[in-house]
Amino acid sequence: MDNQKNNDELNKKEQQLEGFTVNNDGKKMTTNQGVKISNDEDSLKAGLRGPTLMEDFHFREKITHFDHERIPERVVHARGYAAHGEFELYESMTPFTKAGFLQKPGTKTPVFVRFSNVVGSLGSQDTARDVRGFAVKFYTPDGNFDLVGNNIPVFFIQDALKFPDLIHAAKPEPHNEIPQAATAHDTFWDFVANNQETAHMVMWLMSDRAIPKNFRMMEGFGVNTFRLVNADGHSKFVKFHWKPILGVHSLVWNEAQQISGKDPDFQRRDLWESIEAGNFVEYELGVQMIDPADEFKFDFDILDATKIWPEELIPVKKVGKLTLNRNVNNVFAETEQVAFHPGNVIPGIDFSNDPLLQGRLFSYLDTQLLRLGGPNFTEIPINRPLCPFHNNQRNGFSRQMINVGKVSYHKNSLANNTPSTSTAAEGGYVHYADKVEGRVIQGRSQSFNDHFSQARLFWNSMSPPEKQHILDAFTFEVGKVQSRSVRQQVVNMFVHVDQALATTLADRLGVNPPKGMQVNITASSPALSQKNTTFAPQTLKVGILIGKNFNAAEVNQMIKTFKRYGVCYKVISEKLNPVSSLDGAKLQVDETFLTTAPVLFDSLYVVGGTATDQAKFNSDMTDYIRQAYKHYKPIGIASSGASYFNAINAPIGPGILFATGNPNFGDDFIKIITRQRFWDRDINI
Ligand code: HDE
Repeated sequence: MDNQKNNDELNKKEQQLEGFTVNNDGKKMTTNQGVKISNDEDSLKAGLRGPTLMEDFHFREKITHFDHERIPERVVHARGYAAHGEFELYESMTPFTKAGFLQKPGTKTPVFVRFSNVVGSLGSQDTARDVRGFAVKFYTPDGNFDLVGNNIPVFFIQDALKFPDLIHAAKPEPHNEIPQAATAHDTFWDFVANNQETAHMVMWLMSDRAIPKNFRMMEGFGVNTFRLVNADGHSKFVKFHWKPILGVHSLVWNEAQQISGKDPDFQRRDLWESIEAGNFVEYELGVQMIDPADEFKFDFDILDATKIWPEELIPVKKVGKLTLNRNVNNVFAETEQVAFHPGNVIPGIDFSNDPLLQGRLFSYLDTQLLRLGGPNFTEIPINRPLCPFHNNQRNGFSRQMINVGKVSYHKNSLANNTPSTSTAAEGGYVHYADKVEGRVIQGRSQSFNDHFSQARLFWNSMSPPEKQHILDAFTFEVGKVQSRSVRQQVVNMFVHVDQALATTLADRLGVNPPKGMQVNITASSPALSQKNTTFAPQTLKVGILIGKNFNAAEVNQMIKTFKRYGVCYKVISEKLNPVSSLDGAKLQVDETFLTTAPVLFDSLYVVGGTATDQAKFNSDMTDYIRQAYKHYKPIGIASSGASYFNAINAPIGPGILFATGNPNFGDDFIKIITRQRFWDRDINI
């Protein structure tokens, strides 16, 4: 019975959306007034070569609608991609919150999740160095709850008042609208150096976290401090986490830049194709909780969004699983029109006084009024709650609902004082009775003043390759800053994080060595390093480089092993015709050397063979292998493939595996694929 109820709940959003879907298949074309159209090729003219006539209502309606097809893109997080799914609770959260969907283990809640980049425009490339948005809408029976998070657990600034300044500095510079989707320019780094609360977040931004491999392999964080409130009115401060089942994995910067050209849709394509292939996307929801009695027990302020709560101090309790299992039907209707708002909470979830969160509570609704054209955007199918909703709000642009009756006010007697309010016991939202006292003041608590300790904690927690990537990212980003003064200021700022980092940077950036001192923090948080994440072979992508006359038994065996481990593969050759093996077996080709690129794969399986243009084939093969080698990727070499690897003149370093003489080649290859990168490889070839 319960299962049935659960499934009904899950199907509801799909059904609700279905109620609004339109399928043109097999239908007659009409105007929006329903008039059948006889000609959709030629406008109505006075004579075959004459002017078009105003009375051509079909022409005017069609063009007018087209002229109005665009809505403003989001002022931040414009580029995004989304999917539907469900959230299933592992264990009851009743002791901590009365939120309905967190009570009974096994409860499933429909969700819609939109991932995004922050800085770039709607049409910018996916793999920019940037923060990723991770916004989740839970359609619960008690109303919509939005967890509007990022893939980095801290933020640049402490007070929302500074958000427009941050974004103005990060967006393309206003005089020439350059550069697109990049922070590697003067105004961003000028902002950083002159607003030093950015230090911690900038360390994350320069790290591999800002170039995630895909949306499926990144963490999500609510960032701001919220409250959980239970039925007795007791509360805990809470931070929300999403932990990807496949671990946290990133691109290499040079690779990310190449992907920008080869496939600007790399991350949205990955999400779309994974779900289409049935490789559903999974994350666990975690919570960190702090008792109000412990609010002041830490050496950071728990309301400061530039600080993490180290997981080693405050463990992450895993409470449920999110699974994305259905792509959208229409990106505009769903992904573009969805409106997330951190203020969309339900009974059992409340706010803290985090000044960044407080400002967000104003901003989202405000921006949506403009972007979605007025106050009725909650009626757009993707934004509608699944539970009933009734109130006296009326009218406005594009109102869909037809409210009946003459009473649209509260309190009333003509409608029996309905719709009526609910007590807390009846499920009414009652705000947490937080105690507030103080003078009206524009200022910041002193407990927000330490900008460098956690920036150094992050640095201390990185493995040597991760540190190297951070240094290289700083070198790239600040190296593009034209103003020598700004470059100097940045170096002078980051000396407080690490002296060696800043000194090397100064040398690379042509500025004076910094004079200051690093903060005295020796602690580290192992949870912050991607070295300690989960490594799994599932869904990693192998490119099989192959020509005619391959050894079918060997290749088929390998393909079987890929399938057994859930490794995805594409067959790449010179043409899209199937390739045939020595004994005449055919293998379907998915891509040519031209239509794909080595940067789009996690690993290569080098088989080789013969081709129509052997010289070009050989050269394409070596180009692919050289690039994969330089991006530290695992390369498996079939018995026929050794000569191609030898042609790149590289040492047979870690992560290079030959089939010849290795009876365990298949399983060994899976092992190196699972590891994904071999950082100790010498790539200077
Ligand atoms: Fe947002 N943010 N934000 N933000 N944010 C928006 O709302 C804002 C912040 C985040 O996929 C906007 O509907 C302020 C932190 C995501 O549709 C806007 C401040 C975090 C998304 C806005 C912040 C986020 C947004 C633009 C500083 C991580 C995309 C369009 C106080 C916890 C949601 C919109 C989607 C979008 C304001 C800081 C996450 C302008 C004022 C911190 C994932 O309202």
